[in-house]
Amino acid sequence: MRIGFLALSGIRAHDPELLKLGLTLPGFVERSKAIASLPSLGLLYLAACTPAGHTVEYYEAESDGDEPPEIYACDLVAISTFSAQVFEAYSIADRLRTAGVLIAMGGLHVSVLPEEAAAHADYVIVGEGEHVWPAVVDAASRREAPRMFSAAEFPPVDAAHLPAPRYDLLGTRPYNRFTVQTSRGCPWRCDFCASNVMLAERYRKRPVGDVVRDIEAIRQVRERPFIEFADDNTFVDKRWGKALCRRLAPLHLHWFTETDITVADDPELLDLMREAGCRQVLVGLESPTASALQGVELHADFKARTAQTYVAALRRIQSHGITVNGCFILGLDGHTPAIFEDVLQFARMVPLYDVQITILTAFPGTPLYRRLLKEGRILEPGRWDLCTLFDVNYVPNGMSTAELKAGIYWLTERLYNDECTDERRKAFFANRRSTGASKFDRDIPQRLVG
Ligand code: B12
Ligand code: SF4
Repeated sequence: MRIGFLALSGIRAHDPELLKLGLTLPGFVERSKAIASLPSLGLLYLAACTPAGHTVEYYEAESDGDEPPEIYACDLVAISTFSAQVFEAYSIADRLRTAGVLIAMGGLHVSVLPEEAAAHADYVIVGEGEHVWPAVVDAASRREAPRMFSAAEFPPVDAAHLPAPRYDLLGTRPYNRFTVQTSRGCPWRCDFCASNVMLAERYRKRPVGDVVRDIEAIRQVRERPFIEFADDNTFVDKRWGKALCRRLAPLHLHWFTETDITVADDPELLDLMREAGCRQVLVGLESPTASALQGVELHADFKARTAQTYVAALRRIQSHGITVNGCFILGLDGHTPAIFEDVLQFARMVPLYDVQITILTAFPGTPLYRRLLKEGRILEPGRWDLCTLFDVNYVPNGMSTAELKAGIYWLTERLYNDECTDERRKAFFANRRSTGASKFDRDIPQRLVG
């Protein structure tokens, strides 16, 4: 069979005001460009798990309506889904099926809502794909009737035995970054988190030698790649993290990853990360105020407990020459309209090199979604296209929807303009190698520092 792997990459957002602002603000445009084109690692893994004897090809469809015409020559097309683009994915699948192409759909969204996807696909797959995929290919090659597959019916995916993703299929497409996984899952359970609750029941680390092997596979197609680790929380295990960094250092790479705030507890690890080429860590802070974080992480109230340490911890990370992209979720139940000013002040006080602000989003399958639905607070149930992190689709608790939107516009303009971005970045360089108080400490409300 000729098998196509179709990714719907790029970022999604609908709010016209925010889109207009985003296009004019340098800090915003910069990060959007960096992530605008990342290949689908999930599909590259599936390609690597395809039984011999089939032709495999990788395709990208940027938005609804422009799936590449060549894909119609495939016998089977595998589509990976996120909620924000799932309606685009369904439309493409419908068109391909009308043309006689078999469709297999998997990924985060359909793993939660397989019945919904069954109306648009021949084969719907729930969960991690590596072990299921050969059975799907087998069913398709015999043109078996539509059915569902669940990863739970197959042996669990062992992170110590993952094949190298088929980066070679990416050809010469102009990707900004390449993704590699060093681990799957996260030990925490934030009620809003869409990546964790669905697929990876446990936190699993990969052998560092396999990570290096995957990076070498990327280097076969790009001489000097920038690597983005597509992990949920890389440096949970500090000892393993140090071993990873020691193996990465001789490769002379530049990389980015997502990790929790505890990375700051280990200065030796921070040194090793810097030496291994870490340029930025993205840390989900969610809120500068501890009170709004209470109850957000369901296992041990991790976010609320660590919030007191944020300022010192972020400075410590940055003092090792690693920039932090601090992420805030706006519209948590404990947030009032004061949150917008608080985030601005906090970002300047640390100072954070990069900041990401998103709107609280109830992704299907999350505890947050179930709670808001029960409370009648989801504005348009089933509008998955609004699950972009930049659109409001729920009734906030401590402010009105209009206040939330207005606050986001206000904060976006202030955080991402040239002046504020320069100020934060200049201060980062000035503060490097110093954990002392920055000039921004003056006049900061006490609630922001503990
Ligand atoms: C890298 C990344 C991106 C890249 C994606 C590039 C791409 N083409 O895939 C970019 C930067 C483009 C991106 C964009 C967005 N992202 Co993003 N992103 C991630 C991140 C950090 C890693 C994804 C990854 O590579 N995982 C590793 C691979 C191996 O896992 P996987 O994709 O789940 O695939 C496995 C299984 O799902 C399954 N599978 C997947 N597809 C298929 C298909 C078939 C046929 C089968 C059998 C199996 C199967 O098998 C795979 C191997 O086990 C995740 C966080 C996370 N941990 O998932 C967020 C995440 C996926 N993103 C998210 C969001 C919200 C977005 C945006 C909406 C943000 C925005 N406003 O634009 C956009 C939407 C993009 C779109 N086109 O719809 C959410 C999605 C939640 C949801 N339910 O949809 C996540 C979970 C982050 C979060 N915690 O909120 N993102
Ligand atoms: S710490 Fe991050 S990855 Fe882990 S559960 Fe919370 S939001 Fe998800």
